[in-house]
Amino acid sequence: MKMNAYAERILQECVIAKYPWEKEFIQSVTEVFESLTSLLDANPKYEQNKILERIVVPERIIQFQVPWTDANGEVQINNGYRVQFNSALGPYKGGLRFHPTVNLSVLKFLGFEQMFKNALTTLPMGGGKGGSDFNPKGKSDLEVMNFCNAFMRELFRHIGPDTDVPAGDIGVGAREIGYLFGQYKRLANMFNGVLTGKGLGWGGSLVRSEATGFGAIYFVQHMLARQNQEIAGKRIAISGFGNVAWGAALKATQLGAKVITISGPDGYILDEDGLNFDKVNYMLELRSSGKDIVAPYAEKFAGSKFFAGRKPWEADADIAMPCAIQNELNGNDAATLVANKIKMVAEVSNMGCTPEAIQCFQSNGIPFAPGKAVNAGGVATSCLEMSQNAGHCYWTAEEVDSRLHSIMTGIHEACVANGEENGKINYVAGANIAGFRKVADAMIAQGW
Ligand code: 2IT
Repeated sequence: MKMNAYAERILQECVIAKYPWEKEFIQSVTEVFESLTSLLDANPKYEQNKILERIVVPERIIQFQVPWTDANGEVQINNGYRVQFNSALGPYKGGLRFHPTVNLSVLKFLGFEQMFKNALTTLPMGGGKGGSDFNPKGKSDLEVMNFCNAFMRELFRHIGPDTDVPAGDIGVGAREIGYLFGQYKRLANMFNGVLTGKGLGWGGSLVRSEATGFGAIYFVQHMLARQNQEIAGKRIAISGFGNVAWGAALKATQLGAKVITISGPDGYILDEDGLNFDKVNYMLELRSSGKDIVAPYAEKFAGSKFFAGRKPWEADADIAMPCAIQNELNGNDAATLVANKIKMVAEVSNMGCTPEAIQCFQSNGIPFAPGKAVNAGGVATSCLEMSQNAGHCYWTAEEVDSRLHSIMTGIHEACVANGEENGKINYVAGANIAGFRKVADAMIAQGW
C-alpha cells in the first residue's frame, strides 16, 4: 500500500533507523501508518503539529530490575517494564504481560496498539503496557507471589488510579492481580482502582474476565449481520486456551456456534462435535494446571483429536479467531484458511496476524478485523471497573454486559464509517483511522 510521504519519512527516521531491532514495534507502526494515507493527505495539521514524530515515542518508559527469591531460596533476576505510551485521552491504561518473550519491542508495540484501541472504546483512557520476561510456567503460587511483590515494589510509585492503571494480559490473571494489588495497597497505603481485573469480592467488576472474548463475539455478530448472517451454526476455529479464548468459546457456544478447535504451545485440539459448557469449563482447569499444554483435552473428551506441534488454521471452519499471541497466524496459515474457504477472520490476540496474512485475506476478499477493534471489550470493561471503583459501587452483570455490548457496537460502527472502500469494509483502515484521529486531535488541542 502506498504510504503518505510524511508517514514514510517518520517511519524511516524515527522508528526504523533508531530502533532497527524492534521488529514488532516497527510492524505495528507500519500497519497504522499505511492506513493513514488519505487522512494525512487531507489534513496537513497532523504534519504541522509533528503528530507522527510525537505519537511513535512513548511519553515515558520505566525499566527496572526485579530480584525475587525462588522456592530453593535462590535469588532470581528478571526485567520489569512499564511503557506509558500516551495520555492524551486519559490515564495510561493497559495490561501487564509476564512471558519469556517480553522485551521493549513487544511492549512498545502493545502500548502503541493499546492507545488506538482505547480510543476506539470512546472511554477516557490513554495507552500503556508493561510486564516482565518472568515465565510463570511451572512456578508455585509462592514463587509467583514473591515475583509479584518484587515487581510491584518498584512499579507502585509510577501508577495510580488517575495516573496509570495496569491490568492483566498473557501470564497475568486473577492470581497475579491479587498479589500485585495486595503489595500496592501495603506500599501506597491506599485501597483504590489502581489495577483492573480484581477479584469480585474486592473491587473487581462482573463480566471483566469474560469481557475480551464476549466483546470479540459481539463484534463478529456485527460483521456477520452485514452479510445477513448469524453466528448460530457457524464453525469457529479458535487458537489459545487462556482467558481470551475461554470467553470467546463460552459466548460462541451460548449463541449456538460450534467451536471446533483450541490450541496451546504443544499443538491443537480438533473437536468436531464442538465445545459444550463442560468442555469450556475444562479450559479453566487446563489453564490452572500451569503446564501450558492442551494435549490432556483429547484424553478426557472422546471424539476429539490432538495434533502435536500444529496450528488450528488447517481445520475446516467458517470463522477463524486467533486468541493466543502476536504473529501466531502467518501468510502460509492464511493461504491454508483461504484454500479451505474461510468466510471471515476476527483477530482477537493483539497483532495475531502477520502483514502477509492480512494481505492474503484482504486480497481474497475475506473480511478481516484487527485485534485493536475486536479485542477492545476487555479494556473497555476495565474502564467500567474503574468507574465502579471511583463511584464506590458495584453494577450488575446485566448492566456491565449491556454497556460492553453497546461499546462493541460503537467500535464496529466506527470501523464501518472510516473503513468503507468500494462498498466493502476495510476494518484495519477503519480502526486505525478512527483511533488515530481521536488521539491526534486531543494531542493538538492539548499543545506541547
Ligand atoms: O490487550 C489488552 O487490551 C489487555 N490486555 C487488557 C488491558 C486492560 O487494561 O484491561
